[in-house]
Amino acid sequence: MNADDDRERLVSRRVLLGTIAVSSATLVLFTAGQSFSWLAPLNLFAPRVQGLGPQSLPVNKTARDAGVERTARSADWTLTVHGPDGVVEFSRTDLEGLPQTSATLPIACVEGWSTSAEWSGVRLRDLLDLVGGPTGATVRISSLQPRGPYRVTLMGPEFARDPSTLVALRVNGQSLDLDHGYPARIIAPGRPGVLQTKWLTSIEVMPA
Ligand SMILES: Nc1nc2c(c(=O)[nH]1)N[C@H]1C(S)=C(S)[C@@H](COP(=O)(O)O)O[C@H]1N2
Ligand SMILES: [Mo]
Repeated sequence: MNADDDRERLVSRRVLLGTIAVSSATLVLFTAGQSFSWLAPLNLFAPRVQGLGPQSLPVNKTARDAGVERTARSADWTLTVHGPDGVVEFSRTDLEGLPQTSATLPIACVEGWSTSAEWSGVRLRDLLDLVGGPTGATVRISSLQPRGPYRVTLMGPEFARDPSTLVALRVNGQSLDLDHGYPARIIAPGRPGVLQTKWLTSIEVMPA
């Protein structure tokens, strides 16, 4: 082994160490978002945590991923409510004009997070009453989302008639963000997050 070999080895060792130093700096930078909020956009490798979405609430599926960006923003949007007495279409302004109720309720996602917020909007049972929905009825709630397993949910009367179950228009005092279900979403107490349907389009009273 001569001096040249030694120098070569030293150089490649330095290069190697340099690379390690750079990668760990990168790792620190990309996870520091967990500790320093101004680095949060770089928090690529961390588990999904609370507080990263709009309105300081997590988002499981964005409006863009759900394919509802255009339909949810449309000026023609209505919520159609079907019942034994007929079909009523409510614009967002119509819904805002009905009596508003607030409820502090969590969204509990199976992905392992749960966040509480103050939701407000129209009681689901008030809407069902307007179309003659019987108190024992199950309702089918549908999203604008064109496909996907969480597009439609059935809700039994124990939830549909609960005074805290809302067609929510606002969260923590602000109009719902598009990613949280604007123009309207369901919030019901004691149901898993997957059933808290976002971007509502229709609510149907099921035949008994
Ligand atoms: N239309 C629709 N609603 C949905 C979902 C969805 O993918 N599509 N995801 C559900 C799941 S799994 C959860 S945990 C909550 C999350 O609500 P958030 O994104 O406002 O926090 O929305 C629920 N509502
Ligand atoms: Mo979820």
